[in-house]
Amino acid sequence: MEMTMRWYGSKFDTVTLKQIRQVPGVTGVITTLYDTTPGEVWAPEKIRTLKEEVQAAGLHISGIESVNVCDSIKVGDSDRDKYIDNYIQTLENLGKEDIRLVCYNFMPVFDWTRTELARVRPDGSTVLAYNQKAIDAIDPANMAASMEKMSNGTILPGWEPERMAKVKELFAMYSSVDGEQLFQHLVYFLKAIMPVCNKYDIKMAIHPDDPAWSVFGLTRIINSEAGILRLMAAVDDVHNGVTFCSGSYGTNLENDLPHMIRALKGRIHFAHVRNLKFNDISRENYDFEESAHLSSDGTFDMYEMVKALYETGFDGPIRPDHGRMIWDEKGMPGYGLYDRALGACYLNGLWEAVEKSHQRGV
Ligand code: CS2
Ligand code: MN
Repeated sequence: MEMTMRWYGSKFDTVTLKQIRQVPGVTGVITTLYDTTPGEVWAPEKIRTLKEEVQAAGLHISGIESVNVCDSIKVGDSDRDKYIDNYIQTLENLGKEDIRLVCYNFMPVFDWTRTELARVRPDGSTVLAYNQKAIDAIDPANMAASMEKMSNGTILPGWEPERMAKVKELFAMYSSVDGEQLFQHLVYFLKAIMPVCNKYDIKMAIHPDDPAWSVFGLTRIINSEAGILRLMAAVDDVHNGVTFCSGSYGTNLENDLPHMIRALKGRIHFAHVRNLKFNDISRENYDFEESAHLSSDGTFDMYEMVKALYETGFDGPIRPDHGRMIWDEKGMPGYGLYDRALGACYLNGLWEAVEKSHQRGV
């Protein structure tokens, strides 16, 4: 396991590489070319510059989150092959720079969805939260605007204004795509990119749907153990792997997280580990918030999750996922420095305890 933190690049992030370098145990960053649009080829010089900047700070690039997949590929449009070729070229350019982990998702229209980006908790920290009644009251056409209002002036990952400007068009594009078709489009895409992944040993790691069900009537397919195992079997190549995101799979309490980790042994290449606190689990008012990483602050048993990762031989990058906003920090919701640093330390502590217990046979 390698402890990492996500970093959006010096133009976009409120957190610096120097700060990340000082979090104990963090040796790498998960980053991206944040100003590229899905479908575009990543220029070799831009990748090189990013890599050098990270290395100059005493860190390295542990993986990319994300190389986003454009909508033509997801809906299976007639021009998808052209965009798949572009994706392959991007992978080629990353492979040449020795970057061997790529996280992506296959969610229609919206990436992660929350109804609040700064819910105040009893300790005064603020967190991202989801409430079903609030979702039901939102017109999806206004969703992007409402997210933007809550973004502290930052550009939220997956909510790029250029894409969101076409949200009605996007809904129309997906209206005739059902779950089975979406799955087949994903398989088509993966089969096409496997040769370049094999050439450079690039591990693709699909991020689950967040939340783990269909929102606004849009189909979602990567949200359960059965769904992800089906994908693993459909393209049975180690380079077709998984980003295990506890905060996304875990939104659906039917997902048994440690069990899923064990079922996916060998195919988890990247882990996002965070906790959630459920306040209401009735269908009409389903409500959860992103608590601190600590098990007792939320609903998940973080120890069991880390133990399952350790025992299945997980050796990829792990990162604390969204953190709370604490100590008056201002930044991108979910991506401040302080609480993610606390999360990294906590996860490192759990890992060390699990590892030493195993080594000492206790
Ligand atoms: C992330 C996702 O911030 C987040 O919630 O976990 O946006 C994730 O980066 C993408 O879905 C991966 O493609
Ligand atoms: Mn995640």
